[in-house]
Amino acid sequence: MLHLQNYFTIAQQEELLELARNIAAINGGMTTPTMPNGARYNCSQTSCGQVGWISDRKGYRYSKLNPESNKPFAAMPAELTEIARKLAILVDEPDYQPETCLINFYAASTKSRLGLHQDNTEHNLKPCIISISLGDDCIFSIGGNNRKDPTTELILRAGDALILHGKSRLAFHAVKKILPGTSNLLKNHGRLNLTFRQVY
Ligand code: MD3
Ligand code: FE
Repeated sequence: MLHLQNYFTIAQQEELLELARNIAAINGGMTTPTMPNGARYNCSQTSCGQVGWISDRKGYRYSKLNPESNKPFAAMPAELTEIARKLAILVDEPDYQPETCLINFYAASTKSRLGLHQDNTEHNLKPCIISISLGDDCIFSIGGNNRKDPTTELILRAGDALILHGKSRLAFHAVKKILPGTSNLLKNHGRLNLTFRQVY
């Protein structure tokens, strides 16, 4: 895992926020998905790129169509592709193809979180996953390749980039809590996370 603290300047964070807002607008807004067990997520999501990550009663998967609109997801902006490729080079992945970017929004609430899970929906589990944090800080927890492995906590702050590569690619991880009001990037606070994935 490579944690690059303060990788993006405030100006770049504002630009990333603008790109994310645009994507959400093209997609017709963000949605709060349902998990296969019927529970709702405690964050809202949308995607851009050739496919998007979706979750519903039928399971977790990548889809070419946004189930909210039955239309393709917004295209990946060239700026985002470039950022992801540049970051992947840092972990020796010069052929990285950021095919999708999942945008997660966590409202400034004690309820916002993401339970312990492994990212294993991708068809190719080798390429790295790149995460960019914007807005409020969060307490992030990361463990090993088994659910029961011990976890360590770290704070992800606005402007941080986190690259999960090699052994950490299949690590269990969670967003334990949002620290409301730790950033003023968003008017009503909250946290926005952009996660790039090469799916195929
Ligand atoms: C560690 N999102 O969407 S990003 C997810 O902040 C997800 O929204 C979190 O976990 C968020 O699946 C965490 C950081 C992250 C992403 C992928 C990982 C950490 C990871 C894959 C393996 C290990
Ligand atoms: Fe994840």
